[in-house]
Amino acid sequence: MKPSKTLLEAKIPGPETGIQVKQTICDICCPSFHCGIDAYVKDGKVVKIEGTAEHPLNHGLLCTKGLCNRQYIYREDRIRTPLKRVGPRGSGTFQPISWEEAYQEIASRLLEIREEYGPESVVFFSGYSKWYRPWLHRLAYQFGSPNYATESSICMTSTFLNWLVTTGNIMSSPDTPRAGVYLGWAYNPYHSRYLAAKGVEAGKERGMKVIIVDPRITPTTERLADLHLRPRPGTDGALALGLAHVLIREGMVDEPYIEKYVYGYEAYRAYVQGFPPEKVEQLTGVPAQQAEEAARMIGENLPLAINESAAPIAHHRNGFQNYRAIMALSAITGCFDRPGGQIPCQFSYNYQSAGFQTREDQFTLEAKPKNARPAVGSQWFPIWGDFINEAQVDDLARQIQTQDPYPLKAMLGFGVNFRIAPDSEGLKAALMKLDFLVNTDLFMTDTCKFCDLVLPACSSFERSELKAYGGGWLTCTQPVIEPLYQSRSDVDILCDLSKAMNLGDPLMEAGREACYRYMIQDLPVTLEQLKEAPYPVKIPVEPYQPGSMLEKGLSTKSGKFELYSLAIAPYEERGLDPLPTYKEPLNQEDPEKYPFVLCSGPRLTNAQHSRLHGVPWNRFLRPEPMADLNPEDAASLGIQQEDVIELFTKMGAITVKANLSIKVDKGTVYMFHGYSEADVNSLMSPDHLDPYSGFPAFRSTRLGVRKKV
Ligand SMILES: Nc1nc2c(c(=O)[nH]1)N[C@H]1C(S)=C(S)[C@@H](COP(=O)(O)OP(=O)(O)OC[C@H]3O[C@@H](n4cnc5c(=O)[nH]c(N)nc54)[C@H](O)[C@@H]3O)O[C@H]1N2
Ligand SMILES: Nc1nc2c(c(=O)[nH]1)N[C@H]1C(S)=C(S)[C@@H](COP(=O)(O)OP(=O)(O)OC[C@H]3O[C@@H](n4cnc5c(=O)[nH]c(N)nc54)[C@H](O)[C@@H]3O)O[C@H]1N2
Ligand SMILES: [Mo]
Repeated sequence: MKPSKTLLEAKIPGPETGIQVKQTICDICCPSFHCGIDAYVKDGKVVKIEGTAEHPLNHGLLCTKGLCNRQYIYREDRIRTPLKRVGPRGSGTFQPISWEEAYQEIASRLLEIREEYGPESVVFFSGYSKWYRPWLHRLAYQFGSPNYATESSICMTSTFLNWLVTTGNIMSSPDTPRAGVYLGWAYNPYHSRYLAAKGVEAGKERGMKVIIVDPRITPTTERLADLHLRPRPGTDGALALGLAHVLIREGMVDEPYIEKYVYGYEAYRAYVQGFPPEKVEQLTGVPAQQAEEAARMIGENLPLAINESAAPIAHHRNGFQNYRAIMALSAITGCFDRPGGQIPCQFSYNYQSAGFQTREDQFTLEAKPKNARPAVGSQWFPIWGDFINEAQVDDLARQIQTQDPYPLKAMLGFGVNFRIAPDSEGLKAALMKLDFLVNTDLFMTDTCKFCDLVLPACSSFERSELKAYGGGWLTCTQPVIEPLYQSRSDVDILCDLSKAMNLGDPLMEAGREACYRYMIQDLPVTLEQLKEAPYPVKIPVEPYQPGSMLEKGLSTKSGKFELYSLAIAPYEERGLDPLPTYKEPLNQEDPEKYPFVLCSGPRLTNAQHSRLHGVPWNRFLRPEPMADLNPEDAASLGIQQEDVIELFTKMGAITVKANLSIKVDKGTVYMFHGYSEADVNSLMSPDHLDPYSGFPAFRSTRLGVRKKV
């Protein structure tokens, strides 16, 4: 039957048009928000997408990023076949090879390197994507290397580290529906995770008070805040200690709770005596009277729920302690593990806290090598080393260059982008020194261009993926189109590599579905049921009872919430402090030459790290890399809207356009990351790191600005 032109143009599904609607997910942003997508498919091509109305997370909605999925998956620079470098490294000249050749080459090179330098000399490195990580982690361990490294060592792991050190459990989240006051610390979900704003909007409707701590004016501060505190970036710890000072002075703390469940309160209380609001005003720029008001608003409206954002709080050289100072507010007000406060959570699968238990941890940890040398970074950042089963990416370049404490020789990469780290050019130079470099990506990125072998990965539309969502949901997606060109699923690639290297891992060799089955074996659902269901399936879960963890005793050394950390105490001689003490984020060198604070990374609705800068619909909302600065600062430098300017630090300079905004605080310059032509991370020093976690100072680096002539 010949379809009518109108039906086709309107993309109406049905036998007349041959258009079928199939379900998949968007995997452009964080794994908590991989929205359901209805893909309209004709002749093996996605011709239209919509949000899936029946999906329990997005209920039919899609954001500026999700709506551009067709342009994303059909980007011109998709890698089509496995590629082998033929010209000099970095020349970007490759020849296509078969998958078999690629696997053989990788297997033989990595095994040779293992033989000569030991298994630790190979780094198994993942960029932002999470979905294949259990397989990469297991492969690294089966190979014998502790050097499984991920983007999370500059992102979410800061959160895990803080909660592990202080409470012995990986994470806690705000119990917004039952909170009396919500402290949104560095919180702007309208730009970074808009679905997460719903809970706070609903809370506000029922009278919950909202305090937002953000140096900038944002949609969140404008729509949701009863009180907006604007500290200078990276001074959050001083502000949190100041709030504690007032709460203690006013008798607004929960003494019986502290007595029973909190360790180190006396030492902490003595320390916060040094943070009266007047001093906090000098340190942070927040008027003393506003800090008083915030503390009272908290004390009078308990319980207190807090959102502590990973990146903006952690991306400072004092970020770890700032984060702990904020968490302390939950303990002293008696709100940790209490209804309406911070509820401890456990991961179900791939960073999601869905309430049920998969065997993801066993899947990786059962393969952990016993006598391997320590993972990269763990000797310099001992708190990291003690708590996290990963290499710290921020120490990779140093170890490659110095070979201290042992040489690194190869990288097997998945979605690796060298611009992820501070001193990105330094990381690139170090990676280029390795003997063997492999990267796997959808697109021919700047990182792929200097690798020895490049493997084509497929998108979420082209693969099957196991995926959990908060609220007890689990799904196993099915491909809605064939993989484009010769691309393959990352998980299939990892299983194939395990086989090619003959690592003796029957589970990985049995392939993706055998691994899924292993991980979901304790759940009351079969893989077949998950595969058949077009939408996520609800797994029955027992809701967590607040207080259970407190009653059982926390998994810290003291069994309590540690304001004074017994895990940090052994490192006092190395200058680490068991109390959440405050240090200035900026270094004091050359304030005349570099008078501004560079705060890079606050999210743009249309950008997702590096991955959407090449997608026209996203790019056109901010066509050129821009730095946001306050009009008064701009005027003092003779800069006008859209002038071409240079941002410079000791590390170098980048050229961008000026975007003047009164929403930006004076003295701070904001710039998004991931641009090839203006890589803000090339301006960051590799030594300006947090000594506890190894985190970079993306949000507080000294900066100079000049108009380009
Ligand atoms: N559109 C989009 N969404 C994203 C991403 C993306 O690239 N694009 N990335 C995802 C990822 S990986 C992450 S980690 C999350 C991050 O998610 P968020 O933490 O929500 O994101 P940001 O926008 O970086 O920071 C939130 C707010 O913190 C403020 N801020 C910056 N520095 C400081 C500071 O020192 N102190 C305080 N108190 N506030 C500060 C900023 O002005 C901003 O308004 O976003 C995720 N969502
Ligand atoms: N200055 C500054 N820098 C920052 C930040 C900041 O706030 N400021 N934020 C940091 C944070 S929080 C994060 S999370 C990082 C993220 O930083 P990156 O890891 O650089 O994130 P992306 O650019 O999103 O993705 C990296 C690569 O993964 C590829 N990719 C996408 N999907 C897949 C897939 O399914 N398989 C494979 N193999 N590859 C895929 C993409 O094409 C891309 O090339 O950036 C960090 N860098
Ligand atoms: Mo992140």
